[in-house]
Amino acid sequence: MKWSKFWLIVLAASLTGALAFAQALSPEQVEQGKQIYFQRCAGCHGVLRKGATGKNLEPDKLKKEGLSAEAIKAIITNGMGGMPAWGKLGILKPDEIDLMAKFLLSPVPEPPKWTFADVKKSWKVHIPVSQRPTKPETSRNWRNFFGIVLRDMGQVAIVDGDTKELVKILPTGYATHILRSSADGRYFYAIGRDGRAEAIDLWSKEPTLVAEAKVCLDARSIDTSKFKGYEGKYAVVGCYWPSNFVVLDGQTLEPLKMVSTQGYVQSKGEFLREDRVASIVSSHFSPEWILNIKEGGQTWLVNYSQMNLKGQPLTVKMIDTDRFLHDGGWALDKRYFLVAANAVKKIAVIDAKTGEFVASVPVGNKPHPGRGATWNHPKYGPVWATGHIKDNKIAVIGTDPQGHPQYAWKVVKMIETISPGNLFIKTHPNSPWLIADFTVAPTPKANATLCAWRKDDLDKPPVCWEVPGARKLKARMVHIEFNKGGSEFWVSAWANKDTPSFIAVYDAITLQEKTRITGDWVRTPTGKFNVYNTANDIY
Ligand code: DHE
Repeated sequence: MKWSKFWLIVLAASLTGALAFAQALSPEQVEQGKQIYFQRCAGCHGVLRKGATGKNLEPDKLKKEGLSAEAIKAIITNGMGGMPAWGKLGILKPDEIDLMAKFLLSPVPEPPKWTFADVKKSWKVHIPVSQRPTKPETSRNWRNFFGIVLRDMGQVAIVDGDTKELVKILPTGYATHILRSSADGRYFYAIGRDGRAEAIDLWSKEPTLVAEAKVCLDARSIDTSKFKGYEGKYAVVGCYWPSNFVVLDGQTLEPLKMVSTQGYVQSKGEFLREDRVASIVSSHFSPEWILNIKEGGQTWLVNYSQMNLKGQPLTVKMIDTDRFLHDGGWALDKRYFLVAANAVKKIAVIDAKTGEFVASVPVGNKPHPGRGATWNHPKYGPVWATGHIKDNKIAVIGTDPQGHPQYAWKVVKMIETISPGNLFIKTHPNSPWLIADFTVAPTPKANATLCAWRKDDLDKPPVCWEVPGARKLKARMVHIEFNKGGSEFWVSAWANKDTPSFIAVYDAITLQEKTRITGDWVRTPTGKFNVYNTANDIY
């Protein structure tokens, strides 16, 4: 549908439904609305509906804009910008969309509390450290395992990257979001949107869930201590709600310390109850985690070197960076960390060695790098790149102020892509290609398409291909991950929960499809994490 036509429908719906603003909902409907809002909307729009990646959805603001229940229904059904077409994709049914339109025009319910005592109560060690293997008991090449998020199944599948065999399916938190690895790769740490953190031991005969804790009510990020001498000692979870971070013991997940991230916009503005922790990375230069505080626009350097088992003390250096920080990754040297401030169209750069905010690089509309892609370009030297949700562009940024100062912290190349709606890009030192998906593009054809650019010749037109069979399954291709050796890359076909789909495996040199991972268990596959690449930050 063309945007102009779309807006006519929204306008018509607004006029005809102008009287149908807030309508009383039964307590059961409010509960259902809260559930759907938490599952589908809160991530982008915030639990208090004040907006971040997505727009502000407070009822007064919606009413002021003249958006009636009918107009809101049209938007939820057809999608808008980077927002999925929840109705057209069959993810929300018409009665649920109807309910959500009324729910959004009703007062914002008070979100629940979750205290440190609740976290402690939820903590379970399934296999004590003393009963875990002291060396790998599996004969498989566990360093080339892939952990695959089966999003709506609340599961993580462990697949052998050599044989492509399913090794194990583990039940994890609701809509598990990402996996991160311990420094040695032995443990996968999973975090679910329900705030449940799990540790998965890959050294057991078969991968085993060894510990878990429900750290918060809504979370997106987890990482471990990777600095020399502290490997695997601690884990940290970044919470959306309540807005805080929690340090856990890296082996048992025992909760050690909870720190609120609520505060003032860049230390001086409005007070924010919802000031969420977005991406986290573990520094290789000091015993620190880099935490990105979304709404407040700060990057926190959390030093864990003085922590003892009683959880004291922890020092935090707060740096004002850019607002609405989201996802990001290391430059090639793993000294500079680049993070998208997606609502203000910028990439903030933090120097992990000096602990300083070094640059704010203007890019396109809604940058969304995942962890980005890094490589050594023949002219620009080491570069890092990000795609965009709302622009058909990939921004390539120079990241070598010492060797290539003329290009440092500048967009050295803005690559044209086939469509907006890119979510992830990825590469590997052994592949000549930079690969991109178009997961939230406005057309099903683009959703099913992948493109590859030559990293050494960004002016060459890309090789793009529609993945056969994806459109028939109503699947969107999402998230690229290379195997340990960088000889192939895997991409998920993300269809609905009731439709088994596939993971396509491509040759990293020829771009030819090598095989497909299929099976009844392959439902809603999204993020994939190769043990070696995740432990070593290779992307
Ligand atoms: Fe993600 C990374 C937040 C929706 C798949 N996502 C991240 C990170 C954040 C984030 C803060 C960085 C974590 C880190 O590095 O520590 N994601 C959010 C949201 O708030 C958002 C927009 C809305 C929501 O309701 O959750 C959201 N994310 C999604 C999805 O719908 C995706 C596509 C599918 C899914 O399984 O949920 C999705 N996000 C991912 C993946 C990564 C990620 C695969 C890690 C990329 C990587 O290569 O490291």
